[in-house]
Amino acid sequence: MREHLELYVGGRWTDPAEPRTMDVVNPATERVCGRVAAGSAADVDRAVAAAREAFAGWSTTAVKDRLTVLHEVLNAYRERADDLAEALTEEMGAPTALAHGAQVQLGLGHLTTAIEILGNFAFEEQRGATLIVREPIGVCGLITPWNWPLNQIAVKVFPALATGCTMVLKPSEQSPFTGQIFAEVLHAAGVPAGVFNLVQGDGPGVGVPLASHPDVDMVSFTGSVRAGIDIATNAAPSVKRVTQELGGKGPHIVLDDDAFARNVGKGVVALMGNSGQTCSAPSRMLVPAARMEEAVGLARQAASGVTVGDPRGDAMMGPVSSAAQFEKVQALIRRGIEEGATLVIGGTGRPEGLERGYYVRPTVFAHVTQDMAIAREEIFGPVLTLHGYDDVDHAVRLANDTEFGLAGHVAGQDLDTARDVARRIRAGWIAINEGFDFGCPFGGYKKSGNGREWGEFGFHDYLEVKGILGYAPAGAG
Ligand code: TXE
Repeated sequence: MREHLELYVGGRWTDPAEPRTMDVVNPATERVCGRVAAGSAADVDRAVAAAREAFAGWSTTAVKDRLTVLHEVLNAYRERADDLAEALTEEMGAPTALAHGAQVQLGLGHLTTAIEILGNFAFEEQRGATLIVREPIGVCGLITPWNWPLNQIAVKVFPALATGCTMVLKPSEQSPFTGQIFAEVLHAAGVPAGVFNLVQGDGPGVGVPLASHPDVDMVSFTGSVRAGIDIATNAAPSVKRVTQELGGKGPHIVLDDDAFARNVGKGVVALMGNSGQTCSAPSRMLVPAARMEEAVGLARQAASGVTVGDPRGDAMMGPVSSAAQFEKVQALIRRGIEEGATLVIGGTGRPEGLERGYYVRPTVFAHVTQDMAIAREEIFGPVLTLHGYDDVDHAVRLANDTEFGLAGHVAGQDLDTARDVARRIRAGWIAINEGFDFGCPFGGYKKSGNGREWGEFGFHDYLEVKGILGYAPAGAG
């Protein structure tokens, strides 16, 4: 049982204003595996005040000194890498290999990327007679979800630190352990008091007061559309900047070429990773209608090879993260069957032999039409939908027929053709043949949000732009 009963405010571990705690449930066992302090509005006030006080010093700290601190964070993070991975497995059921190999590595990647960018970043730039100055925006409220908890904390905290902002982090109440260890990492690294603060808690108790706080200059949020709208609404009276990453319904256009079979198989496995709980997941696979039956066979074969089980073992897929997520996915699978999609493999209920834990069967639906809920709603589980397209124009139309616009995927042998298709997808991040790059901007069009994270683009969310006009008077100097 893990117990973290203190919040991290002003460089110290302190008791929450009210002695409340939240239980954390291990989704593989459905048993409580720990508890953490549950903060409230009074804790948000204290944390924001600490961040405000630290802002003057941190925002004017020389870049080379901020770099020194970030290097210390890198050392401390590496030392705690195993602890972070174990916490991820407990709180969200991430298989050990995924927790170590992907979740922890993503955090590390964002940190090394932030260090690299900070070393070369132009905070000032002369354009003709105008001087353009980029300054840290101030105190940031960072609200993160549970699906890639460490990635989502890292992708916000490291650019905020690098640009000279101070911050209050509220991790998801479902995955607070990683946030806790993350705070210990920053403390051990000597991040100055008040620059980074951690207030654990739920949406209403901590998220709402943080979003609406008049002394918070910006909020960066990743999570559901529902909470994103709520946050933007609560933030509006104080006219703060709000950046949002709100999930998606990623189309995956598999082009008709010699790599078709391989690409269908890879796409199925890619969707099932992290139990399908990835906002950029290739969840809607679009295949040439003439090859649909072939695709169905390939998808069935690939999905049947996805092993599900105890995340501490060597299964490819663990449970989904919570009872609520399990129920949501089950309800959508039921809905797909009721609405007449063809169930190719999987379905409702747990996989055979797994009576306890929020395990979902790897599921594939074919003959899915655009009006079905499984084609429109973000399922956030290991459920793939297969759709047939007549030609590339039709594929692009289907890809764009969604209220989301976060990620898209294109698989094909010819890069130029794939790029032409990628250009036509209305989404902020398109992966061709599962490409990956820490410097690639990540963020959404449409209801998937606004702002861009990752790499240099992530820095801009935390910076104000100031234009300074003016000439030296004639004859001066
Ligand atoms: O997210 P919530 P939920 C999608 C995915 C998932 C669905 C529901 O489809 O099935 O959302 O997930 C905080 N003011 N994504 O309900 O509630 C909350 O405490 C301020 C996609 O778990 O949005 C947590 O820290 N904060 C997604 C964070 O928001 C509030 C990742 C996310 O929780 C708040 C997660 C409020 N009113 C879910 N309400 C992605 N984009 O990757 C909640 N929170």
